[in-house]
Formats: sequence, C-alpha cells, structure tokens
Amino acid sequence: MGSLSQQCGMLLIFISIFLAGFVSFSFASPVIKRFEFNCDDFVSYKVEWKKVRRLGHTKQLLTVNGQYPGPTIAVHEGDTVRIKVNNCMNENTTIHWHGVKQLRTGWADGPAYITQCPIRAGESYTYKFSVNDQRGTLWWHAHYSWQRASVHGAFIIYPRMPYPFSSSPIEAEIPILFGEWWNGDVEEVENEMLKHGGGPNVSDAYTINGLPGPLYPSSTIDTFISTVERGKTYLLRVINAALNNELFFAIANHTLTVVEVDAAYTKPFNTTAIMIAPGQTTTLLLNTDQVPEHSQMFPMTITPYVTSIFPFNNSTSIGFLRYNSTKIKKFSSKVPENLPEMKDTAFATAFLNKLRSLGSPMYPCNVPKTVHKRVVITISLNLQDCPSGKSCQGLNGKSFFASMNNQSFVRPALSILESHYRNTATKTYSSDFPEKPPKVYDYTGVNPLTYNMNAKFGTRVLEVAYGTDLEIVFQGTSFLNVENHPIHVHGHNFFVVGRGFGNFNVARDPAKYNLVDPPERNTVAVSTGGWAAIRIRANNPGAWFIHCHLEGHTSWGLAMGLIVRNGVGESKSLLPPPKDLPLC
Ligand SMILES: *[C@@H]1O[C@H](CO)[C@@H](O)[C@H](O)[C@H]1NC(C)=O
Ligand SMILES: *[C@@H]1O[C@H](CO)[C@@H](O)[C@H](O)[C@H]1NC(C)=O
Ligand SMILES: *[C@@H]1O[C@H](CO)[C@@H](O)[C@H](O)[C@H]1NC(C)=O
Ligand SMILES: *[C@@H]1O[C@H](CO)[C@@H](O)[C@H](O)[C@H]1NC(C)=O
Ligand SMILES: *[C@@H]1O[C@H](CO)[C@@H](O)[C@H](O)[C@H]1NC(C)=O
Ligand SMILES: *[C@@H]1O[C@H](CO)[C@@H](O)[C@H](O)[C@H]1NC(C)=O
Ligand SMILES: *[C@@H]1O[C@H](CO)[C@@H](O)[C@H](O)[C@H]1NC(C)=O
Ligand SMILES: *[C@@H]1O[C@H](CO)[C@@H](O)[C@H](O)[C@H]1NC(C)=O
Ligand SMILES: [Cu+2]
Repeated sequence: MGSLSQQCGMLLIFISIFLAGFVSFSFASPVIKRFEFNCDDFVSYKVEWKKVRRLGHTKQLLTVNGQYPGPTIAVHEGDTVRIKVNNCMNENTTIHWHGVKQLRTGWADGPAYITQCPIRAGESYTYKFSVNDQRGTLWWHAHYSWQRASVHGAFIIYPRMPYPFSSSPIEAEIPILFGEWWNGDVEEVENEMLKHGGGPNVSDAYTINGLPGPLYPSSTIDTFISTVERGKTYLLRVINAALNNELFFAIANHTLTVVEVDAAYTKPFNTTAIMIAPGQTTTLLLNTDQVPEHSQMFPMTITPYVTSIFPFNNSTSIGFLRYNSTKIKKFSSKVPENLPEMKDTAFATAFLNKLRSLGSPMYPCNVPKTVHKRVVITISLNLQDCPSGKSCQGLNGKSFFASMNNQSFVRPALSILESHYRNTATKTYSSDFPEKPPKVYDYTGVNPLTYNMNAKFGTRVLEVAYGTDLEIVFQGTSFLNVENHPIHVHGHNFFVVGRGFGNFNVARDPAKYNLVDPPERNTVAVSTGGWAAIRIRANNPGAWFIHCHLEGHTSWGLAMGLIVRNGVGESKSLLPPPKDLPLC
C-alpha cells in the first residue's frame, strides 16, 4: 500500500467525497447500484495517470480511479456535498460540477480563473455546496485546459419525491457518457492550436462510456454492451462529454422517451433519436419491447451532428443493447436506420422544438414573464491578423479566434470572483461588456470574408443587480461560417423562450416567445445561422462563466463573465471564500 507521498510521486490526484445528510453513492458500471451511507461515511476517489489502450494505441490518460469515464457521484436533492481534491499531479487542475446551481457558493463552481485559481501540484481544495431545487442527470468535469476530455463522470441528483413520469417501475439505470478519444496528447492539441493559430486536430474516435466500438480499428473488444431484460423500463442517463462535437444518438428498433434535460423535468415525448450538444444531459426512458431476431444485439449509435466547415471525424461509434435472452453476442456493424444523417439540421431543430418544461403544480415553470434588461450578443469565429514576423496557420495566413459581441475573452491572472469579492483596487476584469453588438450588419447573411474579421481582446463582464430578470439573445453569425454553438451558463438555469434562423428581430420575435412552458436548461444549442433567446432570473450572487461548450471555441475566446451583485441581506449575498481557496 503506497503512502500518500509515494502516490504523489506517482502523479495522482485524490478526490475524496463525503456528504452530509441522506446520501447514496453509485459507481460507474453499465447498470448502477445504489448504496446508502451514513453522514460520516467517506469515499475516496483518486485521479491518476493511467495507461489506457484504444484503437491500438496506448497512452497515458488522466483518469479517476483508473476509470475512463470516471465514477458516478450520486446525491439526493437537498444534500450538502463536500469533495476534497488533492492534486498530486505535476499540473494544475480544477473540477466543475456542471449544471449544479451553486447558490451563494460560487467558490465551489470550478472554472479556472473565473471562480478560483487552479489547484496546483501538491495542493488540495474542498468543494462545498448544497444541491437544491434540481433533480436528474448532470455531470462533473475538469475545468482546466482540455483535461475534461478524460476527467469527467456522471453527477446524479435523486429526487425526494417519486418520478413524475412512467407508471412502470424502473428496472435499472444505465449511465451513457459520450466522449472523444485522441491518440495524441489532448492538452497538446490545445497548445498546438493556440500556438499556430490553426484549427485543432480532430479526434480519432467517438466513444460510448469510453469505448469506440467495432467500426474502429482494433476496437472490437472495446465495445459497450448493456444487458437488459425484455419487457422492462430502463432509465438512460445520457451525457455529452465530447469536446468539440454535437451528436445524434439512437438505438436500433427502440423508441426513446425524453423525460428530463439538464436536471429539469420535461413533458415526456417519444422520439426515434436525440441531438445532444457538449455540456447537455438528457434522461430517457427505454422500454425493452422488442423481440431480438437471430441472437442479434441492437446497436446503439452516435454520430456527429455537423454544421461547421472545420474538419471533423465523420465516423460512427456503436455500442449494443443485449437482451439477456440472447445467448450469443453477435455484432452487427450496421448503423440503424433511425440515426439521422450527419448534417440533418431539420431533425435537430424539430427535436429541440419538442422540448417543454413539465410545468406541473409540483414542478412549476418559473419563467420570468417580463424582463428588466435585454442583451443581444453575437457569437462569432474570427480571423485575427497575424502578428508581424509570425506565421499563422488559420485561413489566409491569419489566426483563428472567437468572440461574443466582438470581445474575445482573455482569462485573467487572478480569479474574477476573488477580484470582485475583495473589491481589489485594480480589478482583473472590466464591467463594460457591450449589451448589444458593436456593429449592426446582416449577421447571418453576408459574405463574411469581405469584412474585417478581427476581434477585440479583454476580460469584460456583464454586471447586473441581484434579482434582475435578464434576457439574453445569442445571435449566431456567418463570420467564417454559420455553426451551431452550445452556450453554457454557470450558476443559473435559464429558460429557452425563443429560437429561430436568420437575424433576431426585436419587433417581431418576442411576440412569439413561449412564456408558458419553455424548457429549462444550463446549455442551449444556438441554431446554425440562427439565434436563441434565454431568460435568467439573476438571483445567484457571484461571478459566472458563460461560454461555448465546444472546447476549441472557448480556447479561442467565445466566452464572457456575468457578475450578479449581492442583494440586501445575508441570504442574498455571496458566502465568504473558504479558507483553503487556491490562490494565484
Ligand atoms: C496533430 O496532427 C498533426 C498532423 O497529423 C501531427 O503531426 C501532430 O502530432 C498532432 N498533434 C497532436 C498533439 O497529436
Ligand atoms: C477519424 O477516425 C479514424 C478512425 O480512428 C481515423 O483513422 C481518421 O484519421 C479520423 N479522421 C480524421 C479526419 O482525422
Ligand atoms: C411512447 O411510446 C410508448 C410505446 O412505445 C407508449 O406506451 C407511450 O405512451 C408513449 N409516450 C408518449 C409520451 O407519447
Ligand atoms: C429492426 O429494424 C430493422 C430496420 O428497420 C429491421 O430490418 C429489423 O428486422 C428490425 N429488427 C427487429 C428485431 O425487429
Ligand atoms: C468519411 O470521410 C471519408 C474520407 O473523406 C469518406 O471516404 C467517407 O465516405 C466518409 N464517410 C461518411 C459516412 O460520410
Ligand atoms: C433474464 O434476467 C432475468 C432477471 O435476472 C431472469 O429472471 C431471466 O430468467 C433471464 N432470462 C434469460 C433468458 O436468461
Ligand atoms: C471588432 O473589433 C475590432 C478591433 O477593435 C475591429 O477592428 C472590428 O471592426 C470589430 N468588428 C465588429 C464586427 O464589431
Ligand atoms: C498553475 O497555476 C498557477 C496559478 O495561477 C500559475 O501561476 C502557474 O503558471 C500554472 N502552471 C502552469 C503549468 O500553467
Ligand atoms: Cu461555439
């Protein structure tokens, strides 16, 4: 048994998790089991470098407990969670609890240089927060560099009340995490793209629970198989942990019932397939109502939903649903007919338009009916002039960047939250993020290459008073190309009240908003060449990151900060920083 110091020498991080209150833990295996612990029980997870082999390539991968994906963390609504992360690696890290609202506990949110400085090699930090007023499937992931490629896992919030859907009992839960695998070093992929100004290397495979499946070279044994029983109902907890790709998902011959997205219940609806963007999560019901023919297993597949002109990997990952009556495991490498084509924007749009908040008496849809402020934000990729004497590998000898309202976000040296809280004389940010696009033009219509495509660099945030009912319209642009961007908001859920193609029209579009049962989410996939309007009740004091969840775009600056000032009274104020908060 190695001592802690030996293990540190072996480059490990430990994550220990203990929870106060009524608690359950689950571990990442195809069908999860729940265990009940008393409040003093303690589970220790370690994140370690591990040799992992996929596609015939062996490499060192950052994993948690040697598992890729990492273990599932499961709590109940109302639990207080304490998670200690000891960094025994030789690199910085942070962990983000994606979609957890973090009411007043921004210090535990995790994005590096936004709410904390990194946990340095040899140091530790305990994330403390409560999980209230949300239930369902979320996830956790590293929020430093591109570490989240392999450092991620499910974060499940069990409800206190019975599920509002399905009268049939749930036979079992099946966590399904989608990811991307690079044969090379993922952090190096980011370093290279930033250094040379070009696009990132595309991944070598898509994965289902870390496994590429039989359509990839040397991967037949690396195939996810979930064994089920006929005539039962299963709960699929689907998470898109891919770095740079939106995905379609379908299971051959089976209908999926959507019941929840981003830990908020929806009105249930049936679908043959789903579209899921990086950062999004979806809970599905699956009825095993088929009769397998000739010992065949049913392929479950993912393929990218492609809207970009950038290179992508056009491959498909397959796992299988195996009825336990099937004795022989026979692989079919046929992609099911219900999987949409890679460029099927019509399917993606129709699917997103079906999402509605449950809006029941127990789970009302609290969308703000009116707003105090409307902010319109263009999302663009940019081509920055190459500094003289340097050669850049983006288009036309320039460098790729990205921006919101033409501001390309630069991470500060000291966390924004700390600078805001301590009210330092020299702030690491400025509160002058533009509330409308600095230039009016035909955002989605023009030939953008005739325009000056430079952005402005800085650390600009939008600052609002506590309790502001805020509307943000994200306007896609045709700079470089139109593309679907999944915009993630930290610290708050929001309601997607409207969406459309082309340019947002303030005179016409708000009249068509859904203010009755719009879906509640933490990540909105803004249509390619279109816009999405979200409403946020800004009632969580702190500094919050808003960014594209396509990792390459965030690296290029498609991000901004949102500061919500304290309200009056302690219950409307940010808590003081924990004593062990990592400093810069
Ligand atoms: C990216 O791809 C290029 C060209 O295939 C290759 O030379 C380079 O090593 C790759 N980088 C990483 C980090 O894998
Ligand atoms: C896509 O994945 C395949 C299989 O791993 C790989 O051989 C190929 O290079 C990838 N495609 C691109 C465009 O990189
Ligand atoms: C979904 O389809 C199943 C049959 O596969 C049916 O029993 C169920 O009522 C449908 N649910 C909805 C919400 O349409
Ligand atoms: C599944 O669907 C395919 C294509 O629609 C069909 O050929 C096949 O017979 C179906 N399999 C079963 C077991 O129903
Ligand atoms: C994927 O790309 C390769 C090379 O560009 C091409 O040969 C192949 O047909 C494509 N496959 C699909 C499914 O589009
Ligand atoms: C499938 O699993 C169930 C529950 O364990 C069991 O009762 C049933 O006999 C199994 N069926 C087969 C064909 O193995
Ligand atoms: C963005 O900012 C750059 C640098 O200030 C400027 O040259 C460019 O015209 C701006 N573009 C837009 C669309 O606002
Ligand atoms: C790790 O974070 C600290 C604090 O911000 C910073 O000074 C240091 O340069 C970082 N280390 C690396 C390798 O980036
Ligand atoms: Cu993006």
